[in-house]
Amino acid sequence: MLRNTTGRRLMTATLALACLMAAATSQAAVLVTNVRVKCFQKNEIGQDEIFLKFGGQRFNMGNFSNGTDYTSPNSLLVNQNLPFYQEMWEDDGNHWYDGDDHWNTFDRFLTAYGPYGYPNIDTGPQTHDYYYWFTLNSV
Ligand SMILES: [Ca+2]
Ligand SMILES: [Ca+2]
Ligand SMILES: [Ca+2]
Repeated sequence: MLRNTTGRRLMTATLALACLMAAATSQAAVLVTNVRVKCFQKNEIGQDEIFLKFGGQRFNMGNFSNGTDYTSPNSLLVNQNLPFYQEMWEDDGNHWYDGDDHWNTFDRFLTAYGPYGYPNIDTGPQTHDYYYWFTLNSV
């Protein structure tokens, strides 16, 4: 019986600790600002519909043609702490017959706050030439 009670107390303490850790994690966030995309060569016959992902959260940048250089007035609150992955995508409506195009040559793993800038160039079937920037801020 004593062993059972001790076990129950230990379980309760473990659960309480898990809840505290979950609460601490849910408060973690990173603010993404100064998101800018420049198109040197688009991929599609029409315009490219570009979006970025930060920690899996989507940030729409709109339509791009050759020469389009757009800085978003919006920011994104990512509901997790660094480090997380950052990706670049081209939207195709994400149909089963034509999914959105994942354009990163690799998923960039972000570990620090501050400004970033990356080229995104492909000479294969998804031929395009872009550069993009963003800033990660602690909140
Ligand atoms: Ca496409
Ligand atoms: Ca598209
Ligand atoms: Ca596609």
